[in-house]
Parts: sequence; C-alpha cells; structure tokens
Amino acid sequence: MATHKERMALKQKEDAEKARREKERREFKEAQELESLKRVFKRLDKNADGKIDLDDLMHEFGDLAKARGGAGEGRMPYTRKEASMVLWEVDDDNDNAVDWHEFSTTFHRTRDDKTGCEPRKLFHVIEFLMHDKNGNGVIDVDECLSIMHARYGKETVDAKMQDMFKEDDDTKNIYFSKFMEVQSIVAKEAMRQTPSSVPSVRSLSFAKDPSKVLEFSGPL
Ligand SMILES: [Ca+2]
Ligand SMILES: [Ca+2]
Ligand SMILES: [Ca+2]
Repeated sequence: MATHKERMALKQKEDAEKARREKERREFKEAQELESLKRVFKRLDKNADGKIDLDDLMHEFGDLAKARGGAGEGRMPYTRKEASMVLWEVDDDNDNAVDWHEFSTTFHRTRDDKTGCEPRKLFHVIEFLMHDKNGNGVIDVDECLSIMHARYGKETVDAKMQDMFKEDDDTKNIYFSKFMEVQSIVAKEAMRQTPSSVPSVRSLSFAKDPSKVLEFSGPL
C-alpha cells in the first residue's frame, strides 16, 4: 500500500499534469483566436494595404447586406456616417484607419472589459466575422448563442433567446443585423437584471435605431 508521502507525491504529479494540460489548452485556444482575428483583419482590409479604412468597412457591410436577408432586403447594417463612428472609436492615432495594432488592441481590451467603458462597435463586427468562418455573411444559432453566453451568462440569454426564436422560423441562420438585434435585446435584459454589472449597453442601440448615432460625439 502506498504511504501518505507517496500518495501526496502522486497527487502533486497529477495536479502538475492537469495544470500543464490546461495551460496547453489555453495556449492552443489563444493561438486559434489569434489566427481567427488575423483572418478577420484580412477580410476587412479589402485593398490589402494593412489598414481598415471607411471604404474597406463599407465594402464589408455591403457584402453582409448581400447575404440572403442580410440586413433586411439588402439594407446596409450601417450608414457611411455610422461606419465612420465604428472606426473613429478605435482610431487612436487619428489617421482615419484602423491598423493591426489598433485592431488587436481593441479586440483584447473590449473582450476583457468589465467596466463597459471600452468602445464596442467594431468589437461586435469582429466577433460576428470571427464566427463566420466560411465568409458567407451568416453564422448559425449555436454560434450566436455561444457568443452571448460567454458575455451575459446562460440564463439571461436563454430566457430571452427562446422567445426570439420561437416566433421566427428561419432562425438557423443569423445575419449581422439579426446578431446586433439579439445582442441589443440580451444586453437590455441583462441590464434589467443587474444594472451595475453589465457592460456594453451604451453603444448597442444605434444599430437598430440610426438616429441614436447623433448622441455620439465624433469628428463628423
Ligand atoms: Ca485597407
Ligand atoms: Ca489609426
Ligand atoms: Ca458562415
């Protein structure tokens, strides 16, 4: 029979092995995420000059609108003026474009943000595109759910999303405008439940209601 000391040594070994595996998994996930983020940057940088400018972004929104039912009968998810706000929020060096540094910084900052102070418009676009791996402008319900779960918790999300998807038969596919709608509804629900702990509500509403964009002060 193993002595106490031997059992302790075995346990330590097992714990170390477990920690090593977890670290590996985490690193693998981070590497995958970085790949995915690079893919999205490339997708957005239509003229491949290493920056995302307003033309690039409008081009992508045009593509998203063309996805079947994309933004509602081909309507653009954002106007040019709104799209300029998406860039302006994260354009730290004011060159009217978002380079890789600004892009990856905003992604990581916003993802880890608990205060709700980080700008989120570009983040929502990035998140959607990261999940649209085959680039057809559509993600599926499960992907949409997993994004929302990660941000708002399972219970809040499922309560609201079941309502949404019961009414709607064509819910296998989530288009960008639908994604923003879901996002906005879930954020409001989370806000209602726990007003102080919810990030991101501030900047969500304007995707549905373009007049809200006037509330943002930007160089327009
Ligand atoms: Ca570009
Ligand atoms: Ca810039
Ligand atoms: Ca897709």
